[in-house]
Amino acid sequence: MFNNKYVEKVFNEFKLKNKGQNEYIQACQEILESLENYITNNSFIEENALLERFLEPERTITFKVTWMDDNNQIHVNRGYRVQYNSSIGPYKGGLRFHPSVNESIINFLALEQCLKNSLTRLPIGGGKGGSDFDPKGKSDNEIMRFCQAFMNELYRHIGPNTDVPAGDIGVGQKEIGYLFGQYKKIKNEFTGVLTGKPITFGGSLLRTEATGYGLCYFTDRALTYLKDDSLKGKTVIISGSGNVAIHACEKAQNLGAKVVAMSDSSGWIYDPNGIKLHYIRQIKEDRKARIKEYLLKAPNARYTESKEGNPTIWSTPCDIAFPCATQNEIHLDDAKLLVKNGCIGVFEGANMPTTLDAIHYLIDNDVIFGPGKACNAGGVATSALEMTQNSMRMTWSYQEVNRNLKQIMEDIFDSICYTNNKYSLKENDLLTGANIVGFEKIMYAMLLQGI
Ligand code: NDP
Ligand code: 2IT
Repeated sequence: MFNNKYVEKVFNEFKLKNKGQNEYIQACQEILESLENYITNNSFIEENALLERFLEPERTITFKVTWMDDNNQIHVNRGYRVQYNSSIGPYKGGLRFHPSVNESIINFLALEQCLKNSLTRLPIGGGKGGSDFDPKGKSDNEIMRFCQAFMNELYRHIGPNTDVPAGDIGVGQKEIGYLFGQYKKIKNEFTGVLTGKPITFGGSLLRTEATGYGLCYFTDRALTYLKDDSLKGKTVIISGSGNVAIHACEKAQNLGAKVVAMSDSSGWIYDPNGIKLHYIRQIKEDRKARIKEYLLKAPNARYTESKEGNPTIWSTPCDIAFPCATQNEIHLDDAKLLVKNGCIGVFEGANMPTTLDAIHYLIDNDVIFGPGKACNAGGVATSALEMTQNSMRMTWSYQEVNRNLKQIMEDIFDSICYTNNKYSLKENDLLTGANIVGFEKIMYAMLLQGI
């Protein structure tokens, strides 16, 4: 698979050590493919075993979470926190509550988080955590009890200078509020130990919107630089209808794009007149219902259920695709449809939503490919801004945070472009540049700190 013997050896050992962890192995392969030439030209990486040192988490914690539902039934879930790399700052990354969560999912997310956080140039290391708890259909009290039980174990491993969790799938402001409340009770400390908090007690303005907005800022910069164009007038499709998708839709529409499709895990809607976001918010945020209900408000729209044999959302003709739901949602066949229908850019709001063969296909067919670790870094970057405000015991205005967020996203794009030029890489391949920029900083930090 690799021409470089060292990279080949590291990857084989990685696969052996992490047998069966398909998502984790996929993320590792994607990174190593990008870094291979860079590693060949920098022999000190092998001499100092920097790849092996990077590809092993510093600490992996799993724990039991026991909680009681509203009918007094006891449930046991598994909690995770992978503290992957702290060479450039305290571990930082979200918590995911979803039934599909397992070691492989958390490991891949933690590994990606390290490179993403490095790309922001802010002082944050990488980590990720979560649980196989399913928040769907749970009452508020059940969610609170679960969060409290989760924190009863997690608190001993985190801290504002050690590890600062935040949200991800299934974890938003509400859950962060419960987690924070429990941490404060146990430790008798009011610190910025979690980000994404409600605004009334230390949350940063714009954190909720940051990932989706940042995705649009990055995309607009890429279109300007690579195509002398912008999001204005573009037809956009967005998978998901959660935090990232909704705010990507909002900003894309503000920037003059027409969003024509969105989805949830049950299916997707197509509205030729443009998605009415306030209906989506009512359905998904207020009522936690299914996106299919959009049809009740917009009879011209069309709904397609997600099932084998049905067309996917990626069959919708578009200029720009924003996958914003979950991992591995764009497969090779989807990539082929996107190219056939004239898509010019895929920018990932989710983490690893595109499979490796689909990424290769898109890049080979001159589609701009923006990897999640670059495009969705606005969320964690704003988390880092929240940490700064908390340590200063200050709050910044919406405008101030927005200015910072926009600048950070543009700087990420520019640093990737600079690297692509420096190593004569394809300019639409933002993945290789992102992996080199992200890895370089962590690698030097590890080297300078000794073994
Ligand atoms: P939310 O929980 O708010 O929303 C998730 C959305 O994705 C929902 O529409 C959900 O549908 C859909 N979804 C979840 N799992 C699946 C699945 N297995 N198949 C199909 N659809 C699915 O999460 P976020 O919006 O916060 O996160 C979305 C993505 O963005 C994730 O990959 C996350 O890691 C990434 N991300 C999030 C950041 C943040 O700040 N929140 C920052 C950077 C990246 P349904 O309602 O049916 O469950
Ligand atoms: O994937 C991610 O970057 C997140 N879920 C956000 C992490 C954070 O610490 O804000």
